[in-house]
Amino acid sequence: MSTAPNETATPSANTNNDLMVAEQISATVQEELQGTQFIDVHTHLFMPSLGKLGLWGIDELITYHYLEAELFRSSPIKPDAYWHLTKQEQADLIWRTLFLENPPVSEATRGVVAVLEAFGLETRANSLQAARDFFSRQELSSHIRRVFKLAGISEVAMTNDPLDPDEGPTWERGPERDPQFHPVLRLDRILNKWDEHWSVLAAKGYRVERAVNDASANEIRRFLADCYARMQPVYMACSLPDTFEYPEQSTRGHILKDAVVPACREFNIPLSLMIGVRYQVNPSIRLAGDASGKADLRALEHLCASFPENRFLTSVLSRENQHELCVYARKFSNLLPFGCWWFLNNPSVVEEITRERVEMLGTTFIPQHSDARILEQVIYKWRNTRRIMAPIFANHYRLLLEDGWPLTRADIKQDIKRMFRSNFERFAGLNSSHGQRSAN
Ligand code: FIX
Ligand code: ZN
Repeated sequence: MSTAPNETATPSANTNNDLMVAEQISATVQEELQGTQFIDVHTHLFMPSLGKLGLWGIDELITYHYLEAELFRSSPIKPDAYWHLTKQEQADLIWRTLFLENPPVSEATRGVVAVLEAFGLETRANSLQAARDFFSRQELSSHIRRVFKLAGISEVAMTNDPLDPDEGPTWERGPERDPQFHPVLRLDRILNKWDEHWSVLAAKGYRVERAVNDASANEIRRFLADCYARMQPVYMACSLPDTFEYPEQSTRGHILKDAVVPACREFNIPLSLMIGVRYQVNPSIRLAGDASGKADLRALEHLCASFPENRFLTSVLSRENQHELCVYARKFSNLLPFGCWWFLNNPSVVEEITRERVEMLGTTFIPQHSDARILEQVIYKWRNTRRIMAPIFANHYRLLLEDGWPLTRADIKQDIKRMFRSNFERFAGLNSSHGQRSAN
């Protein structure tokens, strides 16, 4: 906290148990947010032993699908022509269009500027060569540790798809584990695209059929058990469309009810549901082609009520669904809301969602996840989160103090640790610090 000459900085509370005064709250909240190592409960980052799946460096940062979506709004290039460029040519075009020809004011472009700044690199260079040279000199493992330190995170949850042709075989060979990267068993291909992928399971020796009957459901459970033994995932996960319903007379409804939900119960791990995607509304821009839609969250109500022994780690994509999610979380203790997902990860919306969650859920939710697809993104996504959340939390504590609560630093430290660490550790059955799965 910089102080101008002769201006006294508002001191934070000295010791944990000192009673606080209003003037101390902001600084104390900022210090506790800075001083707490967060767990990033949902990313698309990969441990080094998963090789090229892990994206990092300047060309990956610049060709992030959020920026590709913004490129097509500012550049005359058509998607087809863009996909014919090399990765470097794509990055050069995006840099020129979104950073040199136009000030990078959007959330995603500002993020790249913050990453360059964090490494002391020029943020408005005519060429990306100096940045390319910098990243090419980095040794991955030490770079990961440095990036996690800059981001203030101790560990991340990955997104691992055993049916991904590039990833699956690596897991079958038994990759070297990294305590800072928690595996997550991602099931979109099985739950959302069974017709396209059932034959992959059949080819692996599981007696499944396109038309899922009870025998197929049992074989899918056997597949999930084999994945669990191999990967030790901290949770299973799936993104779901805005049209998702439960119960549903469908292949997805059947697999969810008779394979996935029972498997999560058997292994005592949560099922993460990420609801509200309108997939590929514009396929020509690929990953950037998904949109969001308001979902009927009665599906979640039915799942939480029907399976009280299961735990549902849930994020919803539509702004309009946020209040309902809070209401359902007040009804079901086996429901843990997390993050301001994807198109919601913008300061104005994060503020609105987080204030409402504190008002309705206290600190019984996980405020944010990064959804980072490129390693260095965690630096700006978590800096932004701390920057947005500090005044929100400080305001709640100011109101609490005004209402007569003898607030201490220890209270604030405990709440922040709870929201950004122990809520997830408890829900996922992890013991703290690079949590190994605690014995059931
Ligand atoms: O389904 C998901 O995990 C989404 O987060 C991604 O598919 C999405 O493309 C993304 O990167 C969001 O930030
Ligand atoms: Zn994601």
